[in-house]
Amino acid sequence: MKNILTAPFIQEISEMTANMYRLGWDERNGGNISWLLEDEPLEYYLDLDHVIRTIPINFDASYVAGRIFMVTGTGKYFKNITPNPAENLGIVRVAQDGKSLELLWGFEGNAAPTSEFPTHLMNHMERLKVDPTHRVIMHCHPVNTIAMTFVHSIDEKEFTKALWGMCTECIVVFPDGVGIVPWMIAGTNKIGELTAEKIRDRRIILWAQHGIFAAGHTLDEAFGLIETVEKAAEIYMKIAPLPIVNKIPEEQLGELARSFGVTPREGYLD
Ligand code: 2HA
Ligand code: ZN
Repeated sequence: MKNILTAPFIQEISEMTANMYRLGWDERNGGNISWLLEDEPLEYYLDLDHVIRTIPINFDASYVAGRIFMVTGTGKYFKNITPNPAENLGIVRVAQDGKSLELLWGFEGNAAPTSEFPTHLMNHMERLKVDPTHRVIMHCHPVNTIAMTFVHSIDEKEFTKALWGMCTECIVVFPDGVGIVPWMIAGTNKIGELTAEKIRDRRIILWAQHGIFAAGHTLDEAFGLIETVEKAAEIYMKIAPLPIVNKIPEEQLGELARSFGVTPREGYLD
């Protein structure tokens, strides 16, 4: 059996969370990631028949029964993952009845998955229905995106168009637009269900006055969606109080999308 601490997937999530921490998106225990480990050779690193303990979940995840996720721990800090992965991360398998998790590695010291894990699982389930190669759900607290939800209307179409208009990359990176869930208490099944409903046909959901939820095939892809939204929001927050004299014209956004072969969310461009 190989040492799991040398596994590329542990290295990758360690580097990713350290980077997100340095960007200021994951203060204290802010943010969480879960990653469906379907393409990694887990059997080289773990005895998949050895369940360390089971952890109950309070909704039915039987759609993903038997599937294995790497997930960040509740109350744990992203900055501590690199020095101590086994206390701050865990690898869990959804039990056959969909009502509990089987811990296969990590969460040392009786740790448990993020309080947002039910929301993550609901979102994985919805993405997998439309895209079987979906793998990652990432949540974090990027400053400018949160700030923008205080000063811009949270109408999804208006917000998406404001972001598209800030950087040439935006409509190409997220032609599907952003969904927005108004502020509500996080860590509940209700916010999970609302987010999951919206994530069916787009990959970025903003939680107003809280943060971002993104879905991707890889950690890099989910991260890339978030950093592109955050860059656009940063530009918006820098210029919002100023008189704007130049803009990316709306018809040019349509042309941009055509030249990159992406389809902007229907009805968003006039
Ligand atoms: O994990 O970010 O939304 C802490 C949070 C809760
Ligand atoms: Zn959060």
